[in-house]
Amino acid sequence: MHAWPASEVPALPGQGRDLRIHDTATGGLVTLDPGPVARIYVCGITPYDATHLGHAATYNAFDLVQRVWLDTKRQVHYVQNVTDVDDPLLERAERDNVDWVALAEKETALFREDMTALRMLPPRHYIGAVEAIPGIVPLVERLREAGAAYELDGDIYFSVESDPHFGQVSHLDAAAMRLLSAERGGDPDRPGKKNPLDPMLWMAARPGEPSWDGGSLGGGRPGWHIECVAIALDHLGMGFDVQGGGSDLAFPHHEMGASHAQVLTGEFPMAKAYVHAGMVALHGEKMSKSKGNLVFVSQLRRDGVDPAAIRLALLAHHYRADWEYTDDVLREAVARLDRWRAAVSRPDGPPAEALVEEIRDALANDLDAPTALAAVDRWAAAQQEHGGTDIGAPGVVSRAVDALLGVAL
Ligand code: 5CA
Ligand code: ZN
Repeated sequence: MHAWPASEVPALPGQGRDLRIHDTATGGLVTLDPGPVARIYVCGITPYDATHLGHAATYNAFDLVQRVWLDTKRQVHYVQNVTDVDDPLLERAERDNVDWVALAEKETALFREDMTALRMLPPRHYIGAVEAIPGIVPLVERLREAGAAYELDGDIYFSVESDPHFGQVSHLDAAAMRLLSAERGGDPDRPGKKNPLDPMLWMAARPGEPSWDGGSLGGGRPGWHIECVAIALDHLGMGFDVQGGGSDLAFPHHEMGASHAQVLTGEFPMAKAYVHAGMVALHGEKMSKSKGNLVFVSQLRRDGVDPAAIRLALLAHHYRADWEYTDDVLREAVARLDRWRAAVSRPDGPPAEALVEEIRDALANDLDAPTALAAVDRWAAAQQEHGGTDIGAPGVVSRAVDALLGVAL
């Protein structure tokens, strides 16, 4: 699939910082030391509805990861998927009496527009699950040959017990895993499974549902976790730097994906850090397509909200925090954008070098965007109160806010 256009990232004076970030697997901060090309996989949308602010907040977090790396003059190899065939997508298409392919294409196109408007850096490889199927089939065959997969009424399951490291992403106990598995696409109560947690690798064709030729697996479609693993291994290989997504993906999705990859390659770990963003809520509950309590990026844009203000609303919250969206959050972001734009609209101002370092320090410290915003606020307030004589300082601030925070002033 094609991704979306990249906005330019200005180069800044001085030195970038190495990123320290929270890793779910170790439960603490790790300092990443990527080579000259940092490798990141971020789970993409299931395109059956428009991008909401929760999605945008999660993609914002991983956009910051890349901006910190780019500031160290590294290249970034970024891969993202689209889950363009899955139960919820098929169910929505059926409910609305539309073709599931057309629905997925329409919502993916809208997602691209939203990401472009928000100045999110595009992935180098943007890959749909459907286009990945030819690469998924041999992986499932290999897992079966290795004794890590078994058949149940034509469906093929992964045996979690085949990975000695299973459980080391989320560190949940069996009861918690079972609950989350049932909530998030698993089928722990299906009779005949070796372990209730075992996830499906390949689902045999169901009447009325799309299916693909699976070679020795028979006709069917892939399970969710193996899709992301096939795409990640194909484009990044093992031991990539960051596996990213919202905290609702830690289990089962990232746990199972890591196990698939580790059994397939015999290497550990799949990713050096498993990074999870907090959940954005509306009216006291996690924003979710299935509940319908959503604020869409595209609706805000249609209402005339500047995408830079939407971005500032996201940046005002630490990426790991769960937070509640309210109209006040947006009002404050709009006011901040106005103050910042006024402050950079003059040719001179207070010195900007220290501010650039403060933004860098804040982001390198587990993507602490709120602290970065507070630093820019202080500079803008100083500009407003007594101005300054540094010619070009506002331009430096403007470029730093663009390069490091993705906000065009
Ligand atoms: N297609 C799969 C991943 S392979 C999927 O989870 N799609 S999704 O459309 O449901 O979510 C896309 C991303 O947004 C995921 O990383 C998910 O964790 C994140 N996300 C979903 N809802 C929220 C929310 N309310 N707040 C923050 N992030 C969210
Ligand atoms: Zn995924």
